[in-house]
Amino acid sequence: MYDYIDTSVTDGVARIELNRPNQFNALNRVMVKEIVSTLTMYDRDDEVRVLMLTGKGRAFSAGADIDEMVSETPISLELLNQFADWDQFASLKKPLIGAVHGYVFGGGFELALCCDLLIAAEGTTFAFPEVNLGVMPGAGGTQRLTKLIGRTRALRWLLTGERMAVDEAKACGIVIDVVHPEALESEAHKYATTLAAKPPLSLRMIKDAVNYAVDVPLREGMGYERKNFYALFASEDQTEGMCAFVDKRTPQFKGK
Ligand code: CO8
Repeated sequence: MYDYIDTSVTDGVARIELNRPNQFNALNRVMVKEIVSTLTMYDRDDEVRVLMLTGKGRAFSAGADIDEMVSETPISLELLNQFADWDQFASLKKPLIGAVHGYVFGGGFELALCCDLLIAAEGTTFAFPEVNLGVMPGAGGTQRLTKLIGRTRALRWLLTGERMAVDEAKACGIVIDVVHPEALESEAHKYATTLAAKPPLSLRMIKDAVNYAVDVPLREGMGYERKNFYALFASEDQTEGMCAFVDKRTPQFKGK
């Protein structure tokens, strides 16, 4: 059905696997469109509560497809408007878990930074090698990395193009957990199913408020958080969650 990805849904978790292993899952434009359109579709699917992104073969992704970019010009890039696809990652409402391994380079690193939580296999390396190609990151790398790890550390990796080991990525807060490569899939799925059992509207409002916090002053963010907090009191899951606590039973959340 798709040329460059595989998809499946299990236990409320939609899994999208990059499937271009012979090119280390280098991201061509069709592939990015496939990733974005399936994530958007699952984001609106009531059967799906959590999204998961992973890569087939020896790498999560070695970045944007260089062969596709080599002859571009400013005008061709402007007319392509490929970042309109990338911008849609920021509109996803459900939690997106990335399970990464091998190389997470360039656009692949930018794709990983679009995930809400990243779990990495031992031996994973991260890099922004664009500087060695005479360009720079263009899909959010300078912005998201800086907001996540701070200006000086971001500049270190972006200016040098050096490879960051997974332990460093964990120390910087880029990944939440490092696991044995053979356990990557199961550990990521475990995280995802844990979240899938939570009330979906709470997850949605929490992600929304945290994303807001990245861009606004504290006072404004506090007001925004409060509105989301109040809104959840209109949900059936708020009644269910609190009554279940009082009744000492396990809540059954419906996402309403
Ligand atoms: N683009 C296209 N093809 C690639 C890419 C890539 N990024 N990475 C690997 N490949 C291909 C190779 O060309 C090769 O193909 P073939 O077998 O047909 O010759 C195959 O994958 C295997 O690669 P290697 O032979 O190089 O394998 P090695 O094990 O020697 O090395 C590496 C693996 C280290 C991953 C190496 O391939 C490499 O350094 N790749 C390029 C990494 C890189 O520079 N990434 C940044 C790309 S630029 C970018 O991401 C900009 C993002 C801008 C925003 C997004 C816009 C869409």
